Amino acid sequence: MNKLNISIIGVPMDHGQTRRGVDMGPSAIRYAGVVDRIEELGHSVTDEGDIQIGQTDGSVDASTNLRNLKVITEATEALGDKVFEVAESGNFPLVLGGDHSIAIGTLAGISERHENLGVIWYDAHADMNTSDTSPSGNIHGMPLAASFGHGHEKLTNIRGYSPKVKPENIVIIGARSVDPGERELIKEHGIRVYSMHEIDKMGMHAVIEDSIRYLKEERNTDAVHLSLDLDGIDPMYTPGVGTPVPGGISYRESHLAMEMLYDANIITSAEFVEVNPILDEKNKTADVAVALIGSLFGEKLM
Ligand code: HAR
Ligand code: MN
Ligand code: MN
Ligand code: MN
Repeated sequence: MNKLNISIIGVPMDHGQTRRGVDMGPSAIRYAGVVDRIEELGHSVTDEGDIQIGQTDGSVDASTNLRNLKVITEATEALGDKVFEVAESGNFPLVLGGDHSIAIGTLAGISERHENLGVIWYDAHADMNTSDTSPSGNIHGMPLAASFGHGHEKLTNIRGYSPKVKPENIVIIGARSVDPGERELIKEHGIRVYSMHEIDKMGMHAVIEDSIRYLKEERNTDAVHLSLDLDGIDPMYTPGVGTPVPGGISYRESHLAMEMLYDANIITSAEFVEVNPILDEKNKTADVAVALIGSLFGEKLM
C-alpha cells in the first residue's frame, strides 16, 4: 500500500454563510479522532494547526452582493499559501473546514502546481453561484464557479491567477439543490453532474467508475482534488450541517465511493467541509467525516 505523508490544515471559517458554529468543524473532526484513524493505516500525519480567520460584521455589501468578502479573501489567500507549501514539500494536503468558501483557497494552492487538475465536488449543492446570481450573498455557494473564473474578481484571483480548474475537469456528485443561475453555468460549460437521479439510477459503483474513467482517460488529469461537503450525504447520517437537503447519498454509498477512489489511487488532495457541531447530534457528522477519511486513505475490513 502506498504510504503517504498527510498534512492536516484546519480552517475555522464560518463567514461564507450565516449559521455560526461551522468554525468549530476542524476541532470536532480532530476530536472524532482523525489523526489516529489515519495513522492506524500506516500513513504519517502532521497537524499543521489552523489558518487564522478575521472578524467581520456579517452584512452583505450592497455594491457587490457579497457577505464578508474581505475576511474570506484574506483567509483563502493564507490557506492557498499553506496548501501550496504543504504540496510543494511532497505532503498530501487534507483540509478541514469550515464552510465551503475555503475551497477557493485550497484550489488556489493546489492548482498552481498542476497543468490539468481535476476536481470531484461531492455536495448536495453545485456551489456555482456568482455575485450576480446568488440568492443569499453567501460565498460558500460560490467556490466552484470562482474556481473556473466566474464571479467577483477578488474570489477568482486568489494567489494571483485564474482559472484554477477547467470546467470540463469538474465532476459533481450528489447534487439535489441547484439554483437557476447555476444550472445555466452547468449547461453552458458542459460540467459533468451525477445528481441524486443518476446515483439512484446507475448506483454509486457505476457513478464512481465513470467519474474515474472520465477524469483519468477522457480528461487526462494530472491530479484530482476531492472537495467533500458533508451535506452531500443524507442528513439522517450527517445532521450537523448548515444547509441540509433530504434525499441524499447514503452512508454506505459514501464509503463505497471513498474506497473506490482509494483503489484507483486518483486523489492527490482533499477537503472535508461544512461540519457544524452546534447543529449536530453528539458529533455524528464529524464521526462520519472521520470514517470517510479512513476509507479514502485505505481502510478496509480485510
Ligand atoms: N445555493 C445556495 C446559495 O447559493 C445554497 C448554497 C449552499 N450551501 C452549501 N454549500 N452548503 O454547498 O446560497
Ligand atoms: Mn458546498
Ligand atoms: Mn452543500
Ligand atoms: Mn465561462
